[in-house]
Amino acid sequence: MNKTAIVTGIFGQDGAYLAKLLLEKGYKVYGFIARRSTPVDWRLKELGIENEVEYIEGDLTDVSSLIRAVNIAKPDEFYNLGAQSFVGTSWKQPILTAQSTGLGVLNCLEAIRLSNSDIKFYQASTSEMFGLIQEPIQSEKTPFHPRSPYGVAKLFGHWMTINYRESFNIFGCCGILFNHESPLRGIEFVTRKVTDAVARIKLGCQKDLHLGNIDAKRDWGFAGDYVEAMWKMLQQDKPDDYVVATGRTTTVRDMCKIAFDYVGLNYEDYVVIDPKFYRPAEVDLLLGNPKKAKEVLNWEAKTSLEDLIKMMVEADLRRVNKELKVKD
Ligand code: NAP
Ligand code: F7E
Repeated sequence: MNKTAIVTGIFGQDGAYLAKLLLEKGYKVYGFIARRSTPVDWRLKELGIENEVEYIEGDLTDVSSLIRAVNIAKPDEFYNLGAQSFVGTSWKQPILTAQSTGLGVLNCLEAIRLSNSDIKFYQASTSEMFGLIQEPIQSEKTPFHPRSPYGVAKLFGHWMTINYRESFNIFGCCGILFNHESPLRGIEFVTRKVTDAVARIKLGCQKDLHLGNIDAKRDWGFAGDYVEAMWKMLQQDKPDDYVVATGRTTTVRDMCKIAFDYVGLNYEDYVVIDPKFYRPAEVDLLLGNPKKAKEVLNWEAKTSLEDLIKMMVEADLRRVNKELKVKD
């Protein structure tokens, strides 16, 4: 019999790719969506799956809406991808971030515990929990030291998932995912900010690109690859936590170079350092060790940073070209 899944954050980057993957595998997919006054389903539309998902309204901060959603969907699997996920915003709205990104996880776990504790649960944990890194290469065993309200909130959700596994035998898995990007990435994140700017500069409708700390290093992969790891975690016999990463780290500066080079421009002619984009506390370096994911899940990143950036620049060139045609 086909399985049923509920996905929070389905209108976000990962939610869209995960929904597509689950639909391809024959799942019935329910999207748990927060009410917004304007449509936010553009990612599902880009993937052509907006009519294949059933939607249930609710909010991660409202446990009653989660219990209602679980009772309607009766899922086999519950993927919690919803969160206030932008690190920069988490200093400006720390309490909202704690409520949705942190307490929201506990609300999901409670909804499962009270409705049907056999539901398998995936929690979107993050490399941001490593923050001020305690080891040069981070694995499942590396101690955490979060550096942002977002990282702190995620750590609460991470430990709550482990606690519900140990206390109530809930099949809860945490994917400690390192940065992953795609043409569906939000424009506020640095890779997409860069690829969008590259397209606009190339097509003559933007002059420069203002960035903050371009010496920060990230382990960047492709979101389309990473959602496979989420699904694989819930197909194992036993629940566990996994680092999902490429094992390669690159500075924001070198990522810019790759993106500008692709359209034949020199990033140094366009990038302006703007302290407005510095963070109160920075995560200088992230580099994941995906050995366990490879050994247990048979998962590994397939897309190189160069191919990822190329895919993103091409998508942004198409979008900006379309925008310019509409204006003509
Ligand atoms: P994203 O694009 O920001 O998507 C997050 C989604 O959550 C959005 O659709 C958002 O809706 C929804 N949401 C926010 N607050 C909510 C609430 N209170 N109730 C219900 N829904 C809510 O994030 P993503 O990049 O797809 O990431 C997916 C998850 O993985 C997130 O939990 C993120 O923190 C985590 N993560 C991401 C990365 C990465 O590199 N992408 C790495 C590690 C972990 P609105 O936009 O309408 O508010
Ligand atoms: O920043 C630097 C910035 O916002 C990356 C989220 O998905 O991954 C993401 O969090 C780096 C940081 O991602 C700008 O200071 C420089 O060092 O793209 P980002 P993030 O903060 O790493 C983790 C794993 C998550 O879990 C999060 O949900 O780039 N940087 N200049 C800049 N960053 C931005 N956004 N904008 C700049 O102008």
